[in-house]
Amino acid sequence: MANRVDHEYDYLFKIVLIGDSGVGKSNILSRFTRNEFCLESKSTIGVEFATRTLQVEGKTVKAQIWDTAGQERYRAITSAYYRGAVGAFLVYDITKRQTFDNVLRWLRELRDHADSNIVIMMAGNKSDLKHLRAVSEEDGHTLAEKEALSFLETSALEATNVEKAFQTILAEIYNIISKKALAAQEAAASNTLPGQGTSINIADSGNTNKRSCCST
Ligand SMILES: Nc1nc2c(ncn2[C@@H]2O[C@H](COP(=O)(O)OP(=O)(O)OP(=O)(O)O)[C@@H](O)[C@H]2O)c(=O)[nH]1
Ligand SMILES: [Mg+2]
Repeated sequence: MANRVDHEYDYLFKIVLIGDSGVGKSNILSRFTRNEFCLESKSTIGVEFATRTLQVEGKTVKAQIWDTAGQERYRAITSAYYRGAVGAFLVYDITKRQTFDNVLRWLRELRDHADSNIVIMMAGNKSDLKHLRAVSEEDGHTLAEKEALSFLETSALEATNVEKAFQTILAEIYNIISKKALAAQEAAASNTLPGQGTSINIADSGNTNKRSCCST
């Protein structure tokens, strides 16, 4: 258990928001962290992040969520953005087919820059705009299955599934981290040779008082 005098959370998870410009990344972030929505939000310039602390599988988890522009020319330095991220929230707009077709590009970018074990949640946002739908929910499910991603349709405007999407990705991250911690403990226990230390990667194992999975 973390020492709650020193730290108010058991785990810190960095999650990055990605996806084309205008799909609603910044509004998903403001809905999740401040319960706010802005109909006329401007394109993000550079990088912003916001945090929210919540309970996940009985643990106190601080989610640190990073947001940048979908548009290339406004983007922050890619490697710094992805560094230390344990989760990615990949957003498309259900009313714009192109943003869905570009999901494969974003997955490639993740493959190139992020940790190979990063947990990915794909979100088809703006589910409130049913009359303008250009991507069926089934297409979303099919792609998610093919690429082994979690998937939900969300609406930042109506606050539909935003909470659930973050809970799902955070629980998935927590389950992976705690399994790794257990495996590291078992490896340490079976290492009985005298004088032979076991080195545990903090980022992987979560086996310290403060399990930080974010490199800020
Ligand atoms: N109807 C509807 N509109 C939304 C929703 N989410 C975002 N929007 C609108 O879509 C527009 C773009 O939203 P942003 O959150 O700024 O998009 P972004 O992905 O952060 O864009 P960049 O910062 O340029 O990459 C804004 O006008 C929002 O009000 C939603 O769930 N439903
Ligand atoms: Mg934005």
